Amino acid sequence: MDSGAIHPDVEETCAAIESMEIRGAASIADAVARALRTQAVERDADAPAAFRETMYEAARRLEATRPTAVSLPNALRSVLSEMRGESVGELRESVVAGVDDFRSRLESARGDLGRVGANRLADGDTVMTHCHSTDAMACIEAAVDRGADLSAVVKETRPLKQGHITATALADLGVDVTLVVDSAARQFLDDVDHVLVGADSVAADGSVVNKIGTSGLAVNARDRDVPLVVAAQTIKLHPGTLRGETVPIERRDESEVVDAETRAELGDVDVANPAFDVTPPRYVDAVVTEHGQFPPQGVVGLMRDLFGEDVEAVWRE
Ligand code: RI2
Repeated sequence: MDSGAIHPDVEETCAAIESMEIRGAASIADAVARALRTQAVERDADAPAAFRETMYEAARRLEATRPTAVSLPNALRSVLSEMRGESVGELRESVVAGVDDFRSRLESARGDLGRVGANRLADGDTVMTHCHSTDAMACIEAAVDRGADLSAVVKETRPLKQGHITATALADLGVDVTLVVDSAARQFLDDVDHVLVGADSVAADGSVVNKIGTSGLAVNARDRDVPLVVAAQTIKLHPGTLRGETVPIERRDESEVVDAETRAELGDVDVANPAFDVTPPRYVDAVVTEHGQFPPQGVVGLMRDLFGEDVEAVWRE
């Protein structure tokens, strides 16, 4: 153990989140909680105030990695609000306990959410997915566990094609999978019973911030009378939106959209790469959480119950 600023393992976690080696709102939350644990265990301090500061510094670095998934600051808040004690040892122990508690709640929330979402999925149904969401997967896994025979139309999800992760995971579950390019989605909607997506943030008005392309899919689904279900553990609820904050939309590097050779051939054009978009609540049929299923209009009440006024980010300067 030594004293100093951010532990190298925490920096490694940050780099993995930035490069999206670690991705997905829940996985990011889990990773930052583990990083706080490492920081607490591996970094020493000669006084409680200095220990708190080293934890806050790590939290600020972790928070700066990706801006859109509110599960990240929610994880930091959940752990750091439990940091208490009169000595460095007590503070350290409280962080470790806070992380362990947070991670076990994350795990059980996923199972509880899956059991709720599975109630929507009947034997023989076809589900359309976008990107890769562990919360959406939990619903399908639970339905399959109950014996439902499901099919899936999986959108590849440009630019990083996380739909491929979903396709393989669903096929491994025994789901009959058809992978399609994003622009083919509308053509397949007539054969689909549910559109099931995850979320990076859910705002107080029930708007859903999720992988780019979700909002267009939602409009098409409504046009075809296919319900849009959002699987989102409550760590995806954005408490700042209760106070009028908006959710920042991450814009990622153009190299994810075009390779260097193509970039050169394109000449003088701008390449934009927004990673997320906002689906207005009127296109959302249900938000499935570990506490049950809610209409988008019900999110604000759930948010007040869970967060109240307790949305302080103690680690920020
Ligand atoms: P889970 C992902 O973002 C996708 O937008 C996905 O729907 C969302 O996180 C939620 O993922 P990214 O990190 O928490 O791939 O449900 O940019 O796994």
